Amino acid sequence: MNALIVKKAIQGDKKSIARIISLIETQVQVGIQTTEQNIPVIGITGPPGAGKSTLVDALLDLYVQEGKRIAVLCVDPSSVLHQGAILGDRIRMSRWFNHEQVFIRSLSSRGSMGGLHPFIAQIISFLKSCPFDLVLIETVGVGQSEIEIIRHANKTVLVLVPEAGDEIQLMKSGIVEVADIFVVNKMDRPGSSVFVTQLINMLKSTFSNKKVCPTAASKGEGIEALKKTIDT
Ligand SMILES: Nc1nc2c(ncn2[C@@H]2O[C@H](COP(=O)(O)OP(=O)(O)O)[C@@H](O)[C@H]2O)c(=O)[nH]1
Ligand SMILES: [Mg+2]
Repeated sequence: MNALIVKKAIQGDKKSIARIISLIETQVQVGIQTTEQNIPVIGITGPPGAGKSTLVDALLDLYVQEGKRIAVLCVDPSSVLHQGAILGDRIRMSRWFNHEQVFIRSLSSRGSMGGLHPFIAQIISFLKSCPFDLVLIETVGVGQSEIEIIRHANKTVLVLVPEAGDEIQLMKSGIVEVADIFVVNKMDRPGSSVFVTQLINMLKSTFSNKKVCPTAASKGEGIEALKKTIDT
């Protein structure tokens, strides 16, 4: 039975893809024999409320217009504290749930034993065997577990908001090394340009290859430039 589901999944049947992910998640040996394609995996991480889901939503718009097929994994911490955020994501992403070019799936970042979800790598690998042009992974936070998830990505976008003091914590967290693109979202907020300048200066000395993209995701500003940066 699994063989048939796998066959349908790699042909792009979303119900079968969801089914396989559930099997992997519940540690069922699926025995998947698939071939991973060279599909770009983009990680989008940052603190809760920074605007990751709003950005993903805006990016999906652009990629869908291009005719791309996109898989989105939302990796949420199991913590009850974040359930409001997950619900918010559902509402924001709702227009994509039934879109034929988009597959969206939420995952817990924790396995049943409380450790880091052990099957994320397997799930990403499986998605790369399905007919997608791009895999987007949204993860909450800038902690160690998120960094681990992000290591599976080809490119990582760190979403920040213009609030002073964040930079120092960032430097400590280790995410600066892992991130390729720094988004400063909520550019409509006061002080945002100063923050961008500070960030560029901070990165210039040690990480000159990192890109900074200012956006106002809820207004659709800076999204095209961000997409271009992601695609190149
Ligand atoms: N002012 C402002 N608010 C934004 C912007 N982008 C997102 N938001 C709001 O910030 C809140 C959190 O956004 P969300 O995408 O759920 O953040 P996430 O937790 O990082 O996924 C929501 O109320 C959004 O409408 C922006 O560019 N400017
Ligand atoms: Mg979100």
